[in-house]
Amino acid sequence: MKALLAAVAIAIAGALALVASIVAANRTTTGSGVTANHSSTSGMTVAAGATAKGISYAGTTVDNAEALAKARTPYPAELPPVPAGDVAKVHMVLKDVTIQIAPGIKYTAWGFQGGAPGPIVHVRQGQKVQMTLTNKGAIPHSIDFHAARIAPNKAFVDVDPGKSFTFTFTANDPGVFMYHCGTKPVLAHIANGMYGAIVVDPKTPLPPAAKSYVLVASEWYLNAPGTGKPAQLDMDKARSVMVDWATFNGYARQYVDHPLTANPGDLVRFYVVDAGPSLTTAFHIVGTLLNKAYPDGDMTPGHELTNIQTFDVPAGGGAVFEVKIDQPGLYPFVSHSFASVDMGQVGLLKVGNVAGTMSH
Ligand SMILES: [Cu+2]
Repeated sequence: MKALLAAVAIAIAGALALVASIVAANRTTTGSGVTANHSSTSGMTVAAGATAKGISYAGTTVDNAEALAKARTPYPAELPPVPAGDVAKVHMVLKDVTIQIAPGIKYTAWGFQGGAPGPIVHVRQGQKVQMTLTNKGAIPHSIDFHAARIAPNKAFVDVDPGKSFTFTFTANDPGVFMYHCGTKPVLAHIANGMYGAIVVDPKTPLPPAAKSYVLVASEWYLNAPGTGKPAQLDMDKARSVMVDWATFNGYARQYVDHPLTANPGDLVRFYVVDAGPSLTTAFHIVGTLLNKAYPDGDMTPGHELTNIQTFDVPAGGGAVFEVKIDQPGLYPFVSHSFASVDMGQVGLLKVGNVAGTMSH
């Protein structure tokens, strides 16, 4: 009995010593982590163990940011008309370009048709899309349409610099879909601006909307602030989803300075694509509910959701939303994942003839 008690006592003492050593080890770890987290370079906090690669450039601003934002022509969000005929011919000439993604923030992008996002493609169900990609960039690129049912190894192929490639598919599925470059590493090609939206109208059209807007959500990962020489992609930050800027149609807060408009009582339809490359867009309009949401752009009658507050559009997905707002005012549309708003993914729907600004 004595021997048993002694053995138990030794075991308990051993266990306590082990716990004590774990606590001590944790203290050491926490202590060094706190020290590292408090180090900074030029006022920017550096994460534990980080090198210059891990620096956040979120919220970088320039002196004349307000004037630059006002002077900019926003990306046209209005849904363009469907081309006539059985075949919609789309030709994009890809270029390496320096774009602005926020006031005074320059970025070296790869742009379908010279910008990010690429042009909005609008067709009707059953129409053929004849897509020609001309590559005037420095490296191979391709184009992948989520609206297509086609062998990707034959259609979404790499196009070498200086070459063109054409393929055709029939847009049999109505909805709003992403298109993007599918050349490896896809993360880099999407993060560098190679994406856009295609809207396929259903055979039986939806009720006519007074306003139809297309929003492509995406995020940016910068290796430099971009205020001097243009920033380029930081692949390490893209892999770890350390976002610097999040945008609708490629430029932070552009529809805050240049709001989208509607009249009270208008049916307004938003076609939202989340290009990612990695974040989800929790689409929400402040001050109203979404009267209708067509999940993932599915326009099969009866499949829509009604009167909801927020709807997730996943990276690589799309959804269609309808609102009718009676009361004049400024209604922010956001990703309600609010880190994205902080990084620029917010715009305004101006209903009626109202003045002023909105804080979101
Ligand atoms: Cu590409």
